Parts: sequence; structure tokens; C-alpha cells
Amino acid sequence: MFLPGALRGASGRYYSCPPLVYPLQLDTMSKDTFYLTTPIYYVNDVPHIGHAYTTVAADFLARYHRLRGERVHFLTGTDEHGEKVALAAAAAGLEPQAWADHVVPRWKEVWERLEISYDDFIRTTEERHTAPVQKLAQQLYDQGDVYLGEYEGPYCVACESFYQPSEIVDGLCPIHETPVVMLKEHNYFFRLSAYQDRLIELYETQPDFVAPESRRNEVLAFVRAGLQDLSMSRTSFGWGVPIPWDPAHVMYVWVDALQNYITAVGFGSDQERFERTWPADYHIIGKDILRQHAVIWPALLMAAGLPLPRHVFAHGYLTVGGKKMSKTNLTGISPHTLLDEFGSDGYRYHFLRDGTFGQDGAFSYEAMLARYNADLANDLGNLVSRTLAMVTSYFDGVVPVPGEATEAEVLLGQKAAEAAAGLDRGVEALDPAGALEAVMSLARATNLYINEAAPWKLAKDPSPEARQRLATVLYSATEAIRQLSVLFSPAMPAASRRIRAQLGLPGVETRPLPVALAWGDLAAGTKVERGEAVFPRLEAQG
Ligand code: ME8
Repeated sequence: MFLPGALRGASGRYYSCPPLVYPLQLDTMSKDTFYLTTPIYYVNDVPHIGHAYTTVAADFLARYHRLRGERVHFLTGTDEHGEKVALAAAAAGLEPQAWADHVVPRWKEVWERLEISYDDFIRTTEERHTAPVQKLAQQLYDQGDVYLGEYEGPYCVACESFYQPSEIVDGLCPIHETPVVMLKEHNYFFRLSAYQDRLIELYETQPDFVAPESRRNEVLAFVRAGLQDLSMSRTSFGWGVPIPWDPAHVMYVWVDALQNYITAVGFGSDQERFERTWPADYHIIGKDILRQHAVIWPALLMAAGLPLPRHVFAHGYLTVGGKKMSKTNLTGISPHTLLDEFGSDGYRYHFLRDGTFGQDGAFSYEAMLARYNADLANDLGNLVSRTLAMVTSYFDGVVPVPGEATEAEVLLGQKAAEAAAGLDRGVEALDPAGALEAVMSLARATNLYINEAAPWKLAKDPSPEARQRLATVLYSATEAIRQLSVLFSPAMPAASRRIRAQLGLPGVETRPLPVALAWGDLAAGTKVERGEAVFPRLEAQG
């Protein structure tokens, strides 16, 4: 049960609460779901690889947690209100809703090609979102958290954000480096400044609320410098959720958008579902929208008397020419181009494996190609094809019964256990690169194991001992590949299915970790099916 009452002061105003009464890590008794989210993306345009970067990383985490047998809810969606979307619609000669309806399938088709396993896709123009958003706004107004005032200052339409004049250099937005506009409007304001102390207390008592640590420090410094109240309505255009008590205003798009994380899981419509799912375990975002998620969002939730998300993780930018790749700056690369060449697995592997999640990284086609050929075509792909080729020629394609394990097999089993532990650690630390490196090291260790055991030599030796040893070596290599098919399934679901099909196994492992990783689980007698190369080598295009 949530305990909103515990958060209120006697006046009913949250900002008059004594400090520290507020339960920072309010845990709901009934939460039983690992809940993670991506940002909901603006539908002013189609996705580029920056958006896909966040979504692929979140999908990797979602799939991993499912593999652990957890109940997972993975949410993505689209942010459809606001000036930026209204302007894009007008430029296309369409009503905003018609424009959004036209663009949303373009997002969904990219997610489908990338094998994004979202459980729900929320659109902020849906009634299940707008109705509870209006209700909550009314609650904040009724309890005195919202007042009418006048806003005057810089605004960036590309980020849909208000800025302090001191943050604007040469009239340009610090994120998009495009001109800001000067707004002067009568707006409703949310008393964000009243939450300053409690926000600071949140970052201090729950240091991993914002990660990585550099982002936490940035947020802390920003809030310590003093918060302004937040303009939460606009009157100069009409594409948004109407403010219920004053429909001449539409809600500021961020205040509307952030609430997708609760409306999508039943806030205001299905309390039982809401309590099973909320709070989110992770909001995965880019660092461009850190303040909204680490300052505005927890303050709104505090005002609403709702539990706070457990972690906000802000990764870095994919850059082009040292700058954030963006639609606004026309540097966005379409995921389709890379998908055509690398397939979903090559695509996902590169973005998860290269660079450090949390830090900026320049996109490089050459690095992507090199990574694909070195890790996927050589290390993993060759391992699968050479092993299955040998099982086919030496044992008629049937996994042989292994003989007694020698030190080399014990060591290989240990390598598999280390790979699994490395995957766990990498996910825990939100370090997909480390997680995948740990798994790939099992593929490399298996290649070394095969090189040292030299099954092709054993196959030439007619003695029963050599035949038995050959069976042990090929069984063990095939078992290591089975383990790789499980360990790589969160990162490369399609490749995992392809490998498993060649091993004669069901496409998806349904038993959770660690059961699925019991060494020796592969049944001798299984018929393997040597198919096409799992990762054909690629040459640089044009
Ligand atoms: O901000 N590198 O939507 P948006 C890495 N609707 N990630 C990038 C990126 C880049 N170059 N460019 C975009 C919005 N992203 C709001 C969000 S949430 C309640 C509302 C990713 O379409 C990154 O995750 O501008 C960034 O935070 C997000 O796309 C911004 O997407």
C-alpha cells in the first residue's frame, strides 16, 4: 500500500512537511515486477541511432531480468504533445494527432527490426494517459502546489525546456545549439522550489538514485544552486493536455510526458496493477533529459505522495563530429541503414559492446564493422561452425556421449561459470560492455580449448581412447556453445535462436538462470543441424 498520508504536513501541503518524515525508499508490499522504462520519444520525426541506443540497452536489461526468471515490465512509447510536435505536424500540413498517427508506426517498425521486447507502448495522446494526468494536475492545484504567475525567459523548443538566462550562450540552447525563443506568458507554476531540500536529501540518502555518479554530482550541484518554480502550462499554442480548471492552458509537455511512467502501469485506472509494478526500478535515459527525470519527476511524485523510482540512469551521447547526434542538427543516422548491413544482432552487439554506457562515444562505422568481424564472425561464428562441422563429420551430427573430464574440461566449465558471473556483474553495474566482454571470453576460451585439444588429430587416431577423448572434446565444446546461446540471448536474441536451432534445441531457453546453465545439461544424442554461418564475414560497403 502507498502511504500518501505519511507524506503530508498538517496543512496538507507537502512542502510544509518536516524533513525526513518522507520515506525515501517507500517499498510497496505488493510490488512483484522489475519495471524499467526508456524515454518516450518525440514524434516530430522518425528514430535515429541515438534513440535506438537507449532502447537497445533497456531491452538488453529487460531480457536479462526475464532470463533470471523475474517478472518484468518493459515500457517504451511516444511523447506526442507540445510545440515541437505541433510545428512538425504543421510543416507536414497535418493535424498533430494525424501526424503522430502517421509517425508512430515508423518507430514501432524500427523496434520490431531491432527485436525490442517491450511489454507496452504508451502514447501520451491516449485516454489512459491524459485522464489520470488531468486528475493529478487537479490534485496538485487543489492542494496548493500550483499557482498562476508569469513566465519570462528563454525556451528551447527542441528540448521543450525552460532555461536560466545564464545558461544561454550567444542565444543558443546549451544542448541543441539552436536559437532559443524568449517566452513571456501567463502560466501555472508548480512549486518546484519548495522541494529543493527534500530533493537534496534524496540524492544524499539514496546516492544511487541518479547514476552514474558524475550525473548525480551534476544534479546535486544544480539543485543546491537553487530551484525556480516550474512553469507547467502554456497558452501560446493548444496541442497538449488541457489544464482541467482552466482549459485556455495546455499542460507543459514535460509535466504531461513524465507521468507516462505511472499512467502506463495503472495509475488512476488500475490501482492493483499500479502497486504491483510501481516504482520503476530503472528509468534509462540520455543525459540530455537528466534534470527532468532527476529533479522535476521526483518533485512531482513527492507532491503527489507517490513512491519514487529506484534509479535514474543517464547514459552519454552518441556523437557525430564531437556533437550529440540529433534530428535537430540533421546528424541522425537511420537504424535501418545499419540494420540492413549488420542485422539486429550485429547492430545490438556493437552498441552494447563498444563504448562505455554512461559516457559519450563517437559513432564509427569502421569500429562497428571491425567489432562485428572480430567478435561475431571470427570468435563466435567460427566457433559454432567449426564445432558443428566436426560433430557432423566425426559423429554423424549427433552430440556424442562424453568420457571422463580432464583438467581442460573442468577449466572450460569454470570459464562458463565466470562468463555467467561476469554477465550478472555487468548488468548489475549497468555496464553492458563489461557484461558482453565476459560472455565473449567464454567463446574465446572455447576456441582455445579446441585448438589445444586438436580434435582433428584425435579423429585420425583409431584407438578407442582417442575416440572417447574426441567425444569428450566435442561434447564439451558443444555444451559451451549451448551456454553461449543462453548467455548471449539478452544481447542477441535472433543469433541465440539461430545457434540453438543448429544445436537442435528449442529457440528460447525457458528455464531461468542459473538452472539453464548447469554444465552438462546438453543431452548426448541430440541431433545438430549444421546451417548457414551464424555471422557471415562482412566487407566494408562502398
Ligand atoms: O527528450 N545519443 O524525446 P527525444 C544518445 N520526449 N542517446 C540519444 C541521442 C544521442 N545522440 N539522441 C537521442 C525526449 N537520444 C522526450 C522524453 S521522457 C518522459 C520524454 C535518446 O525524442 C536519449 O535517450 O528527444 C535521449 O534522452 C532521448 O533519445 C531523447 O529523445
